[in-house]
Amino acid sequence: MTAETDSGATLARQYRSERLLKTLAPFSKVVVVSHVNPDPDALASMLGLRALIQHAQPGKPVIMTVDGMIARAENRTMAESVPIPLVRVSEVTIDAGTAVIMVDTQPHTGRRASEAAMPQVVIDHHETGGVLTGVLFRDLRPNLGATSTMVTGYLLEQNVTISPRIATALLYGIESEVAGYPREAGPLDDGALVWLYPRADKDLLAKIRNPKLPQSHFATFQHALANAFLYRDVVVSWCGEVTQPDIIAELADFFVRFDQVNWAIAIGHFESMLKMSVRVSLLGGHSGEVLREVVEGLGTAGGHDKRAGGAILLPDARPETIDTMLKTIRHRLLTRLGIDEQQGRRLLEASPVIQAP
Ligand SMILES: [Mn+2]
Repeated sequence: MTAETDSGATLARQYRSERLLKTLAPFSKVVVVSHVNPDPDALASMLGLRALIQHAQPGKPVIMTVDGMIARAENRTMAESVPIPLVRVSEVTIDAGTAVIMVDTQPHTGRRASEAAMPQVVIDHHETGGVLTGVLFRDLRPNLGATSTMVTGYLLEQNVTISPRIATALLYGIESEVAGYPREAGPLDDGALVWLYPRADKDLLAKIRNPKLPQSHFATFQHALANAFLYRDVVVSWCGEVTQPDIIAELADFFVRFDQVNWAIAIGHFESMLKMSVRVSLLGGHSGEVLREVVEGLGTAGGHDKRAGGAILLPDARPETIDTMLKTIRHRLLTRLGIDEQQGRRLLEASPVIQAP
């Protein structure tokens, strides 16, 4: 056997985590970035990677960043209670000695506020492929339910002892992605959950799962319920102006549970964007693909089979502009699904208002 084939065989046998750590070895600092408004999967992946790097390359600074806001109450509670120390991505200096790791998204997929920091490492489970030029290490597994599952795998491979707080974060990172409805997970996700559960802090987990909610949360639900329309097996809901963008996804999750529908789209106005979430309760919905077609030429979208998200930058915030855009989205979605737009009706009749008791 020649030296070449021998080293080739060794390379093939290497754990992904070994190749990742080898890629990071020459760098003196690591910055971890993710998509805008990071979710628990992104947050937990950053935290797990930091534990991995601190274990294997002690003393190397690992900076975890936030782009946009930590919006959903569960996510805020997680970041504050674990805690997960985050630096605004715009405040981080990236020099030649800095390795950038991108988790839970890929470069140039429209899920980041800026593409300035080109990563050396990309770790993601989304189907939406990015621009990977110059990326030294990539671990892209769209068959997995969560990036946190991949990071948990690295920690297992490297025999890293993790704290109950990190186990809790990773567990919730996976759970929030796969245990909801609809479910998109595989045996590796289940295996990671089983490994993490006995290691997790259950009180902390309960606190993250059931956070207190602001008044605006209920107001947005009221608005979305009052402005939900049913077209065959599709709910189209207008959430109005929202105070945090993740509630749009929560509403799509909420509406797809209706026993008469297979599709739900929730659309809301946040800052200068129209943001939308789609949920499908059938396998083979290709919701990511469908939503990309719906917003084509207007904005960006991506997602999985049963879940997708998208955003359209509004030219202005006039009610007529928003109304026209909403009609376009609805028209394109219903046309794509072969539904007659004239067949719509309100999901609910106006509810009677009683005197304050
Ligand atoms: Mn994810």
